[in-house]
Amino acid sequence: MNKKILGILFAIGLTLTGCSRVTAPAPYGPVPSENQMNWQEMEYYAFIHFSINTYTNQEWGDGGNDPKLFNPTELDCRQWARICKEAGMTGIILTAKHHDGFCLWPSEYTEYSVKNSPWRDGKGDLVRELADACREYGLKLGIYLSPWDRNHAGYGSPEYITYFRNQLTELLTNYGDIYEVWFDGANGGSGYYGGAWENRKIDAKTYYDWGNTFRLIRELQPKAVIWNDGGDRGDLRWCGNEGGSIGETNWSLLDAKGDVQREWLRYGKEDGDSWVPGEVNVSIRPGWFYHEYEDGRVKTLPELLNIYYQSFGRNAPWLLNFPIDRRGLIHENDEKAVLELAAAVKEIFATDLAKKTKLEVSNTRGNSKTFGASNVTDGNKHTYWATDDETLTASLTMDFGKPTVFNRFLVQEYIRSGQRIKAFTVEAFINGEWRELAKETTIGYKRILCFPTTEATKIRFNITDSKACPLISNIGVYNAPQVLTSPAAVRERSGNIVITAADNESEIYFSLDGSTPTLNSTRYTGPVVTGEGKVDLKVRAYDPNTGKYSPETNEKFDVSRKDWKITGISDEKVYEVIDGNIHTAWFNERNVKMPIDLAIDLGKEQNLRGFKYLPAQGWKKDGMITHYQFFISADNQKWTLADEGEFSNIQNNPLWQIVNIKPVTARYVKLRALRNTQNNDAAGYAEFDIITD
Ligand code: FUL
Repeated sequence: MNKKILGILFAIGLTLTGCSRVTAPAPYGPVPSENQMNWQEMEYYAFIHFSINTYTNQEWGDGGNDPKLFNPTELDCRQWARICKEAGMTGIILTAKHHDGFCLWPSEYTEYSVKNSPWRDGKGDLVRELADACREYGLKLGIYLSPWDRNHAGYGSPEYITYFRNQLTELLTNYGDIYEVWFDGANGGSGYYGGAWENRKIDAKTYYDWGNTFRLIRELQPKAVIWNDGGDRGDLRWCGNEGGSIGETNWSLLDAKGDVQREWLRYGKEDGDSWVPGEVNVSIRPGWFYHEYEDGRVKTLPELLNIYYQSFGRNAPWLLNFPIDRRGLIHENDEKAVLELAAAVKEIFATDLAKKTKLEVSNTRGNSKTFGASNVTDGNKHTYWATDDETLTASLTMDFGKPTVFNRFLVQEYIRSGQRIKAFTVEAFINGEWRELAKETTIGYKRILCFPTTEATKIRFNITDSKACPLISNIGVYNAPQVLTSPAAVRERSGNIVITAADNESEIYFSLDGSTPTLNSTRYTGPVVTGEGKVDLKVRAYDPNTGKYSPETNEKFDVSRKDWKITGISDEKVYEVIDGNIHTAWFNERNVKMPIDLAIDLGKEQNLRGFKYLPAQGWKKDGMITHYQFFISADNQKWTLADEGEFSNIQNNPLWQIVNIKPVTARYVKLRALRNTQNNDAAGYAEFDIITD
């Protein structure tokens, strides 16, 4: 048979079997590497922060603490792994070494490690124990190795880079496969440094010589992805905050060279020349390390669900931190919270309403089944609906066949061939007409939209702008049960308590005696008048339609600030510092230079146990005090230094800074700002408070 006849027979065969020679769309722009793809599909994994800080109640140790302080009595990495597995996580990243330089494995290059701690009589290796536990539970292991090391004498000189690489080599050779290597960019300057106790600034752009370190990683762990905060392009990028969200517009792209603008961390760069996807890192408590006073501050279900939607619901895997407690365990409150989240997520995504719909699309590539609409509901991540190359807009209608109730829309692009979609809408067919539910920008690996519960017979997904023909691999429609958000409460300067619920429909019940509020407690109708003393407020929202309560808000307010006077500052707006509203802030007058004082007359003597400072919230991050002194006085004339120190990690995690001091009695207090994060003369305060007996 000659070739021509063969060709004709082949063509007839194709026609009869319904196949055609429609080619797959060519990749467009940068695409993920196999490592990045594997990582993206991990979606949700744990961070573990554990070090000497756990025992000194710090967020950043200065490197000078005794290694003997590290003494977990019930350390059990299998407990960590079990919880992570049950929570639906796929891996664990461990702070093998945080900024204090203390190593959780017996590194042969330093004495500042577990080998000089009482834990397991100095014979323990925490990285080994975690690697074994991860293997047992089918989790991947990642490593956080802080480049900034406040213990090492050679930090700042080339000698330290060799030390750093030696440690990296130990970690990447002795513990099996490592899936992610995490290099935090923090560098606060001052530290112990082998006893030198000085300020050491390095040029982060040149000092670490990342190019060669990255080469070493590729050699030792070719399947690992490298995270960094954007300065030197690794495989992944930081999302630009530690609050638990990435941009709704989120391109997995950045430029390989040049400086990274902060907003690109959040949104990616639409025309970036490299694939550098974002990761959302956040702690389950306010701090990264364990502090007993945060046992009641574990994120609630509504807060965790929000982060869920604002991380991998916005095209970014979620790295959720557990601060290991002093026993060496994930605290039971954290376990409860993360398992509650897992159960809620399971419930939300249990029934995919898209599965039984009739699909109709405006355009299919070459009219071929291979790229047809059914690919979006076939559960196969390798198949996708595609349009012809020249078609950059398209729509897909899902017909439920009957009125159906839903409030979540999930959509995934086939990113192996690039991230393409720039704009899309979702509409619902209600009473014979189309109504827009959402108007959005990017999709990427996965996008989940939340909208008010809607009843409709059809749902329509419209791609309104795309860089190249869109490729959609999956669509899901769900009806999430309602979860009530905990109310927020503030104590105003007057001493009154004001409570607000997240919605208008729910009722608010509260207690002041430590009991859990129920329908039998007092219903909130307006500001609660309280006296001068401390207040322990518990409050819950209640939905009369479902009979469900929100998680509990527990606020412990110290003495009322009614009679406080801020002395020596004529600007009346300074009282925003003690107005109870964390969203208002006061900044020092421009002519005042560091050191900057905030002095307060407490109206009467108080038994002081410490103080609290909250920097201005908001995006500008101005005036965040990093180094302080705290003075007390009986007469506003003669001041005594009661404490001094640093507010660690305040820039990335601008929380209440809680400082305990040796008990003293005083009527006047003064917070002196010595330095801020930007090395200028701005001091900003959202709130200041004292801690009393
Ligand atoms: C930050 C560090 O300074 C914190 O201590 C924490 O490790 C967090 C994940 O990264 O920038």
